[in-house]
This record gives sequence, C-alpha cells and structure tokens, in this order.
Amino acid sequence: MIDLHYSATPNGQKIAIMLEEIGEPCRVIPYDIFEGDQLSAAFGRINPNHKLPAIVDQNPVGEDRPVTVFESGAILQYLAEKSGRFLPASGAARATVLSWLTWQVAGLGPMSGQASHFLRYAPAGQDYAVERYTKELKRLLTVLEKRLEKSVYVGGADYTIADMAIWPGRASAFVMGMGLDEWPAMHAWFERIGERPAVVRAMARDDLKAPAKYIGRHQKLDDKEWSNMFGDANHAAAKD
Ligand SMILES: N[C@@H](CCC(=O)N[C@@H](CS)C(=O)NCC(=O)O)C(=O)O
Repeated sequence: MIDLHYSATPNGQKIAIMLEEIGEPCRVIPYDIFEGDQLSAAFGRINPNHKLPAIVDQNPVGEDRPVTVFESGAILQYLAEKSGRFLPASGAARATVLSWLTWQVAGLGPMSGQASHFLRYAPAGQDYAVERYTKELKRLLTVLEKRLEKSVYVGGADYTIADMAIWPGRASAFVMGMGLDEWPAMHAWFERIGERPAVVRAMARDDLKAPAKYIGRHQKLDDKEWSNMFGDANHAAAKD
C-alpha cells in the first residue's frame, strides 16, 4: 500500500496515473494547498520542501520500514524501479527516458508554473513576466513537438514515465489559452495517452478530481490563501 499525499494538480496526477498503470493500491491523502494543508509540521517530516506530491510506501521491497519519496520525478522513478515497468533497465534507452523526465521536472514544469503564476494569480500589469514565461513555455512546447514528430512516445518507441510526467500538463496549457492546433504531433500524443485505460481510470476517480478553484484562468485569492500559497505562511513553513 502506498500513501499518496496529493493535491489535484498536474504534479499529483502524474503519480496517480503511474499508480493506476502499475496496479499498486494506494490510499489518497488529500491536501488543499489554498488552505495551507501542505504547510503543517507533520507534512514537513514527509517532504521538507512542503510541496505535493509525496508518497510513503508502506510495503517497500527489501526495506524493513516505510520509504518516503518526494519530488514527482523521483517518485516516478522509484515506482518504475519497484514495479520494473515504464523505465528501461539500463543503457541508452534508460538515459533517454531520464533525460526527458528531467527536462519536464526541471524545465517544462517550473516554466509552466511561472507562466501560470503571472497569468492566473499575480496582480494585473505584469507584462514583462507574462511575456518572458509564456515565451519560454512556448519554446519548450516547440521542443516537445519536434521530439514527437520523430518519436511515438517522448522517451522512444515505448510509453514510459517521461510521458506520464508531461501528459498532465495539458490542462495548464489550455488554461493559459494555448490551443494545441499549432502542435499537431503533441495533440495526437495527448489524445493517444488520454485513451489509455489506466489514464482514463485515474482521471475519472472522484478522490483525485481537481476542485473548480484549481482550474480557472483568473484566480482571486483571499489574503489567507495568498499567504498560504505565495506569502508569509508559505515561507514560514520552510523554517520549521
Ligand atoms: N518539483 C516539485 C513541484 C511540486 C509543486 O510545486 N507542487 C505544488 C502543487 S503542483 C504545491 O505543492 N504547491 C503548494 C505550495 O507551493 O505551497 C515536484 O515535481 O514534485
């Protein structure tokens, strides 16, 4: 049994999809990040960075106590190694999958997060930041388009954790007003993956669905929500 510490954002959905793909039973522990659930000292002992997702594997292989993993890329790799699926065991094929996985967690994910912040949460008048991050996001999506013009899946001929890391971000791209028409290879790939039974199951689970307030284009946070997400309360938790 895996405890999945979860908020219904693309980072959480990556792990939900992987758990469905490998058929690993999980108990979902939901966090409302606007309410500041992630800032508790108890969660800080699971992830000192106070971000979702994180997992606690209650039945790890070859360990006599539960294993905690945070950072979505590390979690995907851990689950791939535990199940022996969706990550080649060695060599060039493994290196390619890990390259694209890292490209997502170190590049596409953070840049998409910054674009989302300035488009959706920041006060109006942030033209430079909006331009900077949406431009960089579009550049990264163009890199992905080029890759998918040559490769059925991101990591090569097979579906892997690199696809799982990238796929849930499609919702953010739509929220930010980026249709997929200018990226036909990516569009076809999104659809192909969206039809996978495990993906359909994960996205249909009521306990994994995103509440409306996570989805809107222009978010109006009250003072407490702002502090929990971006302000003093968020920063204070890092010192605990
Ligand atoms: N690099 C991290 C990013 C995690 C992250 O930013 N999680 C967001 C939700 S998508 C979060 O917990 N936000 C709450 C906060 O920043 O306090 C990963 O890939 O797991």
